[in-house]
Formats: sequence, C-alpha cells, structure tokens
Amino acid sequence: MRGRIAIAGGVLLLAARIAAAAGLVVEGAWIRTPPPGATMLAGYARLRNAGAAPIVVTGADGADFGSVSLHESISADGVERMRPLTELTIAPGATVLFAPGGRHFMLMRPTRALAAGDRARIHISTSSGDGATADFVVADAPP
Ligand SMILES: [Cu+2]
Repeated sequence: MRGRIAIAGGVLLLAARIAAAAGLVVEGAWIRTPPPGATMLAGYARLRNAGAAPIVVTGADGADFGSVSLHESISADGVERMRPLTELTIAPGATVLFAPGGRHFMLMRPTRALAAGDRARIHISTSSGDGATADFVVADAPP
C-alpha cells in the first residue's frame, strides 16, 4: 500500500513538471480602446515565465490585425520614440511588464472595429515553439 502511494505521488510530480515546461503565462492582457478608425493600437500584458528555462519571445500575431509586433517606448531628449523589441528573454520565474509608456504590443491595421469590452486573440511566439495565446480585452484602463 505504501508503495502504491509513493508511485501516485511520483506521477503527480511528473505532471506538474510537464505543465511548468509550457512556461509562458500571459496575465492582465488588454488593448487600449482606440478612437474610431484607428489603424494603430497598443496592447499590454504581463508575461511570466513559469518554467525552469529562459524563454525567448520572438514575435506575435493575431487574426484581428494586419501585423503585431513588440515595441518599446523610449524617451530621449524629451522626445518619445518607439523601437522594435526584436528578442525578449524572460528568466525563469521572472515577469516582464508591457504597460503604457514602456513595452507594448503594436497592433497595426485592425481587421475589424474593436470597441470597449471586445476581445482580440493574440499568439505570442517563442524560440522553443510553444508560445502562448491570450485574449486581450479592449478597455480604457488595465483590467
Ligand atoms: Cu509601438
């Protein structure tokens, strides 16, 4: 009997390790409510590495947009600029924040009108090929 319990415990532990191997967890995903006719939207989220190995985010895409890219806003000499984030590495256990004024998902050419309360599904790609998919809710402020 004792042996059987030990085996069951081992299987549970293995299952937990497999779940953690998926790694990338997307939390609090939202898109700022755009003005009517906007062709450029911004999305935000927290990207958490729940796995044991570093995660390299390589890009993103979604059917609701002509293109999705990762950007970073920088302020230089009082001028706001943004530049592409080509590769983003998230250490095990770390969370990377995408928030107004900093990193953001640049959502170009929406294929449908998006209003407050709508959701847009975005897939985030990683070098391991697993990636993560999240529904970004359209809102005036973070959820
Ligand atoms: Cu941008």
